[in-house]
Amino acid sequence: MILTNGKKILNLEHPKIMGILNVTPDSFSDGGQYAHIEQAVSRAKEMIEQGATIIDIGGESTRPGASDVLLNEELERVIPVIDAIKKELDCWISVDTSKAEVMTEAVQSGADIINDIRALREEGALKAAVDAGVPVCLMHMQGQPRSMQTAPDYQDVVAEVKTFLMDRSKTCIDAGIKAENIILDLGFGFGKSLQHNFELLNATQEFMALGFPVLTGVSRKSMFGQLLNRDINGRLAGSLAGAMIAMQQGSKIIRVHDVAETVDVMKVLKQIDTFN
Ligand code: YH5
Repeated sequence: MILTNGKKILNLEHPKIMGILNVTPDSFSDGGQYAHIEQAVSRAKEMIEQGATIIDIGGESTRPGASDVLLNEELERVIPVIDAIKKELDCWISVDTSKAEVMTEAVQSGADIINDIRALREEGALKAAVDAGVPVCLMHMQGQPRSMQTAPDYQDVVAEVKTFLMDRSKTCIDAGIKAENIILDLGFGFGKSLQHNFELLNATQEFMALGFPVLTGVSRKSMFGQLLNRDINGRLAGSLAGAMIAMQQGSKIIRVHDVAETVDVMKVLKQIDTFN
């Protein structure tokens, strides 16, 4: 499997690490706009040095209970950081957004991938992604960030997430997105109980069998907090175990905060692959 944006090729024979770069106001010390950009670029540089292939830049806080971000605010957070990273570093850039305008401007600024937790369902997003012509990541979510963790409910979580993602892929392909440019994400923590999350994680192989690369985002999520009774700072080992399960089941992109540690896991698994 490969991804291409027309200029570059990303070979997904072995999994790749996507480093998370938050550019929400709470993720920066207070020092004005320029300091924010400098901080973001230096964090991106660090993650690339640690072995990240993709940097995922997001300006909307989508943690459970988070409130909506205005368009101009999101543009002002995200676009200057993409411009700066594009100028100073050599990596794939993905933009974590649901807003059509942010997608369009981000790709104009050099973003290589559109990563949308709402799977291009917001107004204008599908058209913006078609016109942008870059790979897109479609994620499953039940409900909306503000309320999604209140009462997650499924008859069969694996079947329902699969149906949703197949539906959205078809809509995207019919609208003009190339099938080779579609990435699927099971949406860990987005309207799912502990049980739902682990059932989905264990079905990664089944989702890979749909024929699209799977992106897995479990890093530091509350599924480990709940299981292990740990706050956000105590979830590294759980997250690495989760990443390992995903990679063993064939997931192609692992979205993480802790790049260096996850790259170690990836290298161990790659070594094992050489015997198979
Ligand atoms: C994702 O899964 N997630 S933003 C809560 C946490 C830790 C992390 C309570 N964007 C995903 O990272 N894009 C986000 O602990 C995403 N897949 C894709 N494709 C939320 C996040 C987080 C939330």
